[in-house]
Amino acid sequence: MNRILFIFVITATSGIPNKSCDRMRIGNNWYDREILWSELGRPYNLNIHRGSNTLFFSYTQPETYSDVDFQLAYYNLDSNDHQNIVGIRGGCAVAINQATDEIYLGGSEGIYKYNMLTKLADFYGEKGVNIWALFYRRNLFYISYPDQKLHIEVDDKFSPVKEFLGIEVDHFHVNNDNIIYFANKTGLYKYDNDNNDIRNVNNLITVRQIVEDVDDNVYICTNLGVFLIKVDGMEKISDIKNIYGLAFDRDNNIIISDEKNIIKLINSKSGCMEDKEHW
Ligand SMILES: *[C@@H]1O[C@H](CO)[C@@H](O)[C@H](O)[C@H]1NC(C)=O
Ligand SMILES: CC(=O)N[C@H]1CO[C@H](CO)[C@@H](O)[C@@H]1O
Repeated sequence: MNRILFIFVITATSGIPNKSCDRMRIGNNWYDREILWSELGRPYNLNIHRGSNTLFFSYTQPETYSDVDFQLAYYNLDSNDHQNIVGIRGGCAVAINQATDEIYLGGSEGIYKYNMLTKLADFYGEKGVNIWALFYRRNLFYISYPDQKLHIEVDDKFSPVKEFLGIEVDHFHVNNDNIIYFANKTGLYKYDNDNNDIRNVNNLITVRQIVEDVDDNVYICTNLGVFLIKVDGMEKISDIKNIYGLAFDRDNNIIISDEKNIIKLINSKSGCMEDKEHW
């Protein structure tokens, strides 16, 4: 009884209305949701090309949730122009070199490069290889499916990353300071480049995406909520469990996906009581 009263007093005095609404909280900020694209099936792998403020992502058909029927699409956040990207079988992977405006896309038959002018994908490399994921930082990386092996492109040739031989990788991320995070079915790990050492960060979560905002902060989007990477471990900044993908646009606005929608979060000055499961 005392505890409930205490919480009520805190809530009342901190100016948060005791009314529920469909606003959501991430960290200390409240957001209204603006649905940009609905009736998709599990939109994953949200990546924003900052130069054109265009979101690239993959989804499946919502009726079947078929894993073999992946499709890539784009949504221009300035013009709201949006469309499927044709010509990539099983399109599911995206990586962007923000410095050179090169957009790499992957599917079940190799890697493609997206042409912003023609809106077509040109074949790039690894013919016939089933691409699970792509990542770009100084080099282009890909993870092959179903062996989940990490490869790197050096001098126009791809080869397995020798430090990761024998390690399955589902998600891979390198930041500006060369700090590496990766995830597989067993958990989230930090790779220490200097000591060639792998440290377990968390083995309870299932990682859905590892992503950076425009200020180089790294976020882990998981089945148990969203975490922010700190110098020593990570901090949970949202309890919401149905965020499937997360990206930050040119102005650092948050774009998320849930089971069926691509959603832009609009900063709100006031909060409310949160419904953590459905919002
Ligand atoms: C995931 O990576 C860790 C750390 O390298 C490794 O110990 C573990 O066996 C990997 N899990 C799978 C399923 O490969
Ligand atoms: C916004 C809102 O509903 N505020 C209510 C919160 O609870 C107090 C006490 O019950 C009410 O007086 C407010 O109207």
